[in-house]
Formats: sequence, structure tokens, C-alpha cells
Amino acid sequence: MDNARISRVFSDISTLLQLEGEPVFKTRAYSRAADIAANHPVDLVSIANDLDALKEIPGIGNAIALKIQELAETDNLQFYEDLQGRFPAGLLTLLEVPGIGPKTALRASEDLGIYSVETLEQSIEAGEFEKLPRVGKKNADSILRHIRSQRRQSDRHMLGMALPIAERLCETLRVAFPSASNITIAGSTRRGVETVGDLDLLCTSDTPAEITHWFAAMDEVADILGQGDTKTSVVLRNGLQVDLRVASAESFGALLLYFTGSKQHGINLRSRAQSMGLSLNEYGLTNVETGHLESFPTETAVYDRLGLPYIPPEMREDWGEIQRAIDGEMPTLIEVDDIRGDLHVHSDWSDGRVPIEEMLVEAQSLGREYIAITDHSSGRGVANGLSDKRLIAHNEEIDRLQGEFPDIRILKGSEVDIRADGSLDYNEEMLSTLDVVIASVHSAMGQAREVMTERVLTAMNNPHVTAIGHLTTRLLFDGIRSRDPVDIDVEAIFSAASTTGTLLEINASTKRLDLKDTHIFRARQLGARFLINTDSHRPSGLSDVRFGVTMGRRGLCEAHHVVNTLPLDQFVKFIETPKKQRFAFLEKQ
Ligand code: DGT
Ligand code: CA
Ligand code: CA
Ligand code: ZN
Repeated sequence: MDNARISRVFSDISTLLQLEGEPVFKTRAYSRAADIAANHPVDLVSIANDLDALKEIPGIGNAIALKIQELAETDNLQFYEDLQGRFPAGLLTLLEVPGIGPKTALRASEDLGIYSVETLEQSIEAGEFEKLPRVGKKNADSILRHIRSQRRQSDRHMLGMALPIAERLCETLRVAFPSASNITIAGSTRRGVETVGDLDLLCTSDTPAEITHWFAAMDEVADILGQGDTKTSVVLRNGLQVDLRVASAESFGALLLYFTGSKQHGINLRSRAQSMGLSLNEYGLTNVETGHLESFPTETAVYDRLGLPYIPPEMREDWGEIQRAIDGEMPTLIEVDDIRGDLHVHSDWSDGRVPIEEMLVEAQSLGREYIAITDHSSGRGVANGLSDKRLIAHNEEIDRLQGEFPDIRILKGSEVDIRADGSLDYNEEMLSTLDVVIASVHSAMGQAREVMTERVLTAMNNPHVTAIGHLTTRLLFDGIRSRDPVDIDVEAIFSAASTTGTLLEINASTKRLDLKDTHIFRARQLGARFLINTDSHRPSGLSDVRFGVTMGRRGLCEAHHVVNTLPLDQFVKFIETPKKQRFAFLEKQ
């Protein structure tokens, strides 16, 4: 908690109170406090234990001083949480977008269901947002330009945003050029890196120039950076750069290998080729002595010629994959189809957008065998968290719905707040009514490393906690904001997973991807087991599971490392096993 963050809290309070129709003198006190906090030369937290010292600052009265104290002590402010809870989720995100005032933000979230920068962009593109009172096309376009220029400056884009665009472009090419083949995503997008710099697309055709020229002339191209007959490089209107290469089919294997990268993986392969008297480039393998070029239609053929098994793109990061391949220790990486259940899903009982039924219908259509509905716990005023009484009603609703949905097992769940001191929002009795408890940090994220580590370890030692949700709470940059991970001793947490029998969540939500790949890699080495969950707040979110699977693959997870690959009956046995024995149970599977 620094002065900037304290300032942010007060300015949010001022805005939200305005929206609630509070008189100006009241909201002004907060906006003034926001200015003071932002400009104060001394770290407010460092003097917060002295109430008089705070009140000596001109413009800080008793009420504000007490709030600064609460923020300093608990990294949280109940008043702020409660206030946010009276507004739609995502409202504060919209308020951070320059050009969007409080009234427009409220309309956008209430009337148009906009809850994130991405949904805002979609709404502007669809021409919906501009129809709000006092907005208009000009303002809408300028907001869109702003988001995109921010994103361009950040120069990395979330995989969850980039991949669907890459897929759409491939589909466009397929439709426009039915005779082209091997239309493929390469680069970091194919490797599943959490953020990508630009998109790399490849295809093969006998008439490459036709394709590259057509591509550069597409409507959504804002800028052409380079244009040749076999390649083109463009910037799309959404700010993404795309490199397209067209080659002939005989040499596609080496081309794809080269442009998938990573650069270091390519370098490692080249030195292996050299040791065999060969030189590797994007056209194939050349015999150094004779100058003879061998081409390869597939990547597998290249690897094979180099005496290696196929190495999946997600592993090509120079994290020891070539040695692993030489040693014959290639894992069978987990796949999306291995996932049978989703254990972190929200509904409109808390901050989800739709009733439980709608989430169930979608989960069923995706072939899920089981699902846990894990609405937020009471402490999350922000998210309309469930009181004890509402949790009991929630459980009853699930029993009722189970009757209506015999083909999917609905588990009783909760995403329970881990409070600042490591205690949970529900007591033993309430927790014991649940099948699945995902325990997560949502507040006091600025705690010191030792405090945060102890806090999460305390939750892991709770016999009712099935898994820790989104361990680091980081958020990737979406064009407007990001959030740094909490400071926590991940080694201690990962080691405690097996001793306590607590699973670690790989949160697949596109903004989170938390645990991230390197964490998964290490946690798996330390004996942790995972759940890949979507943390969905709407039906479409359930499909994001693929991003979690990609992170799992990058962390070298096989299906058996991920507990929600178990068939329903085995999964139920798992959660019915006393927590301390759960990892032993998994060993026996
Ligand atoms: P990005 O775009 O920053 O997320 O990362 P990449 O991996 O997509 O990198 P990019 O787009 O610059 O290039 C795509 C692939 O092309 C890269 O993964 C490997 C290959 N490549 C590009 N430049 C070089 C290079 O100088 N040497 C080697 N060996 N490979 C390269
Ligand atoms: Ca790239
Ligand atoms: Ca590129
Ligand atoms: Zn959460």
C-alpha cells in the first residue's frame, strides 16, 4: 500500500459516492484526500499508527485519517469494499479508461454488460457503445484509439486476446484461398507464451504473391510495414502486428520449425545439426560438405533427421527440452480433451453474469462431467459474496438443479477469501457443507513476503481447503491496466502442497494465467498437483480452459498431474479422501 494506491482508493470512493447521489461536500472530501495522498512527500503508511500526525496534514480530517489507518493496517478498507459491492463488477475498470465518466461507465456496465477493456472494445466495434447518451461515434472512436495506442506502447499482448485473432485470420485465409494449405499459426502464439509480441502466420501455396498482396490489402490492416511476394508484415487496426510468410509445401517442416521458435530452441537445434555435419535453416538441412539441401514437409521429419522425437511447441523454450528428448524422457503433455471438470465457476449469486443453470448448460455442451459452483464468500462485498444464510440457500439450489441436470455432477463449492490473517470467511461448520473449497487472496495484496506466505500456508493447513486459487493474483496488461503478483515465497507454497494435500489452481482466465508456466514447472518438480479451472463469470469463459492447459503443457504437466482429468467417480473419491491422504490416493491412480 503506497500513497498512489491510497489515492486511488479515495478517488474511487469519491466517484462511487457521486454515483450514489451523495452531496458534493461529502464526495469532495474524498477527492481532496486523493489529491493529498498522491502528492504527499511522506509515505502515509509509515506514519499511519499516529492518528494525530495524519490529522495534522491539511485537508485530512478524522474520518479520512481513520480510513488511512485501516488501509495501512489491513491493506483493505471495508467501507470501500462495501461501496464497490453496490455497483456492477467491472465498473471501476471502465472508470480508468480516459474519456469515460462515471455516468457512462454505469450505463455501459448496467445496460450493455461491459465489464472489461476487451468487452468495451467489442462493444465499440459493434457500434453499441456510441449509442449511450452523450457518447456518440466520435468519442467512442477516440476511446478505442486510446486503448489501442496504449496497447501498442506496451508491445506485448495477452495470449487470450492474440490467439483468437490469429485463429480468425487463418480462417479468413482458408476461405479466401481454398487452394492454399498448411495455414498455420507460428511464433510465440503457437508456443503458448502468456503474452505475444506479434503474430506469425505461415502457409504454403504455388502462388504466394497473390496471398501476401491480398493479405496486406485487407480492410482491418492499418499499416503495411513490409511487403514482398513471399512475405508481408502489417499492423492491424487493433494494434497487433502480423507477419505472414508463404512458402512451398516441400519445405514447410523447416519453415514452421524456424518460425515457431523459440529463437534459442532454434539455435540449440542448429548446433546439434552442426555436430552432424549439417546446417539448419528455414529451408531445410544442408550437408556442409556436399552442399546438398534436404527439405522436409513436416517438423517431425526434421526432428527425426536430427535423431530426436517430436518436441511440442510449448516445450521449445530452452528449458532443457533437447536433453530431455535425447534422454528419451519426453512427457506426454496434458491435452484439452483430458479435462473432465471445472472446479472454479461463478454465477449471479455472486459476481457472475448469469444464473447457475446457464453455466451448467454450457459446461454440459463442452462435455464436462462435473462442475463446482464456487461463488464468492461473505467478505467479498465487492463481489456480492454469500453470507452463511445465502450459502445454505446456494447449496439447496444446487441440490435442486442436480435433479434437473442428471448428466453433469454439480458440486457444492465456494471461492472462499483467505483473510489477511490466513483465516477463512466461513467457519468449520459452513465449510463442511461444501464439496470443493477454492481458497483465494483478494485483499491485503501488499503484505510483506513472510506475512503473505504464512497467510497462504495457514489456509493450506485448513482441512477443508481443496485448492489455492490464483496464487499470485497478478493480472496481465489488457490495454488499460495490470496488477503485479503478490510477494510470496513460492518454493514454500509449492513444497507445502504435497505435505498438506492442497491442490494448486492453474487459473485459465485469460487475464490471470496464474499459476504461470515457470511456477507450474517448478511446483510440479516439488510434487504439487493441480486443478486447471476457468474462474468463469459467464458461459463463454468456460472455453478458456484451453489457456490453462497450454500453461500446464509449458510447465510439462501430464494428465496425471492435473486432478480434474480424473473421471467423475475417481474425482469424487479424491475429495472424499481425508486431505492428508489425497496425494497418496493420487499416487495409486
Ligand atoms: P514474440 O513475437 O516477441 O512474442 O516472440 P516470437 O517467438 O514470436 O518471435 P518473432 O515474432 O520475433 O519471431 C518468430 C520466430 O522466428 C522466433 O520464435 C524464432 C524465429 N526467429 C526470428 N528471428 C530469429 C533470429 O534472429 N534467429 C533465429 N534463430 N530465429 C529467429
Ligand atoms: Ca511473434
Ligand atoms: Ca514476428
Ligand atoms: Zn478469485
